[in-house]
Amino acid sequence: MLAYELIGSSLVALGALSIATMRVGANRGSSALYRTIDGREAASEHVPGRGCDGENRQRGDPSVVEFGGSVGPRLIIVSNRVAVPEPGNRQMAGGLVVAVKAALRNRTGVWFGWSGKIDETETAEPRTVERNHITYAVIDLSKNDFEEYYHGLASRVLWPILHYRVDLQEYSRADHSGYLRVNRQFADKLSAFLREDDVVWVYDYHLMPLARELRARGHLNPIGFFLHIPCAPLDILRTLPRHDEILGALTYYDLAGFQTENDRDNFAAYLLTIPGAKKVRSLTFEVEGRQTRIGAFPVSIETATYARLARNAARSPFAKEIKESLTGLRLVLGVDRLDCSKGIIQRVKAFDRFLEVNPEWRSRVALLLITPRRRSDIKNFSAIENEVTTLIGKVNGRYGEASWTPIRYVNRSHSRTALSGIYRAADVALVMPLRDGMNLVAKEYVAAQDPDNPGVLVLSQFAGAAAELTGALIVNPHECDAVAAALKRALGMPLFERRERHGPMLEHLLVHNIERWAEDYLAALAETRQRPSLMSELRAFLSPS
Ligand code: ADQ
Repeated sequence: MLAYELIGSSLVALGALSIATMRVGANRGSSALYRTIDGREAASEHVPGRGCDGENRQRGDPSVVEFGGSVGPRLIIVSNRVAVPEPGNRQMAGGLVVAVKAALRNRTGVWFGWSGKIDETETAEPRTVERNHITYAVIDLSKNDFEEYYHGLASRVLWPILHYRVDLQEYSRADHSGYLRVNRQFADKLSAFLREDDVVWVYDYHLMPLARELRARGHLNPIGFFLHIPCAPLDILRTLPRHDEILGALTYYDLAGFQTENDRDNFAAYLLTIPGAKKVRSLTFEVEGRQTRIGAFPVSIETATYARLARNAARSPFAKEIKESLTGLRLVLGVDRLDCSKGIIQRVKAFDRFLEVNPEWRSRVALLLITPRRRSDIKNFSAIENEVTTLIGKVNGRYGEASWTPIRYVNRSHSRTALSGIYRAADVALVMPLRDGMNLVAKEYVAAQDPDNPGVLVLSQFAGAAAELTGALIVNPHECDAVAAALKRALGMPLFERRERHGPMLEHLLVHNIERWAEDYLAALAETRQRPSLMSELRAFLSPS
């Protein structure tokens, strides 16, 4: 049942308020060291938390130092899904993993969330494992919880609404209750090991009400939220039934972060519709005495590392294989999850139009679409898949030759290294989401280019990345002719212009990388707490003794 191996014993349960963690590393497979998530020995007396019982959690336990931890504040990252590194398995480094690792670099930290497993057994405590100085703490969900919270409200309602697709939402009261219930479960489990000086950073739309639940359990910690996906305008947000219980719950965070200024401003407009809400400073709002700051923090990538990876990958046998398979064709690349927000159909239609109006390019260019399947549960998934495969078949049938296939279509994940090599080999990246919080593929493509001979990025104006990557050819994915024209321009772009466009984008990403994102966010979160008198008043209020 466990996603990772337990060495020599099952995890030690210490009672409702302490959880066991297992240290693995150089001595894996021999003796495992058990300790509480607070860094204390498993056998020692547990420290009651300020949980539903209202007791204060102690901090600064000297035994933490003895076990190699830190007495400083811990950073607790909470996300729906936790990617626990599996021993012996290659881990796919998606955007979330890279973001969490950047935030936890040089910090003592815990990554808490769902294990990805369905289990009907109600357990009081998360399972934890420590790898490379990060403690992973995971819980399972029951089938019903998973259906209502994840498949239900998060995937079928919040995801489409926040991506401006009101038409796709499938709301039900049962899912709404399930979503709130699972958020309460997360809060209960997290509450059990939260220390008074922990800093909590919650990721994404699955967990919007979490701060409210933690506050209800007496936690006064700095708690921040970051929305990885877009935030739709006010009128669209208000199509969510009982939106105050979910979107309104963001006012229990000290800081609510968004990908772009546009997303932030959309949420600001929503905040001002909450009865009694007022703006107290330019980006700070007060609701029922609580203050919430909002901000734009564009997520990014490990730019320098990615550029190095791509340089090396370009010399790999895999890259050679791809180059050889192209037999002199120019390469246009699309990399996305097969998801209705990513504009895959629009991309195929634009490529179709490009070949139609530019017959001189036939047999000289190939579109490679790499679309691994995830979030396969979303409604319309099979509809999209059918539409995409039918369209690709039509284009390949119409223009293809025995010796040339216009569109290559791959439904598989690749390692980061392999993907970086493909980016580097591509003359053009066609990144055309209909709506995207950021879009890391666009940033990875820029980082992976050879600065002396870079490719061209064609980017949808509706990706958050468009606000930063101004050297791209920015297109409206709904305007097929314009995308086809941009594609033609990109393929024929002279070297000096490609360099002129690429250089500043790369420089921007080298500075505004994922580490900078994490630092900027956490600094802003810390700033929201520089009002000690208010905090002590609050503490006194909650602890009358
Ligand atoms: P996504 O929409 O999943 O997440 P996106 O920005 O598109 O994220 O990045 C996808 C990541 O997956 C990239 O790092 C990419 O390299 C990787 N990937 C894609 N195809 C792959 C393949 N075939 N093999 C291996 N890796 C592959 C959400 C929001 C985005 C936001 C991110 C981060 O929807 O708007 O940018 O979070 O905040």
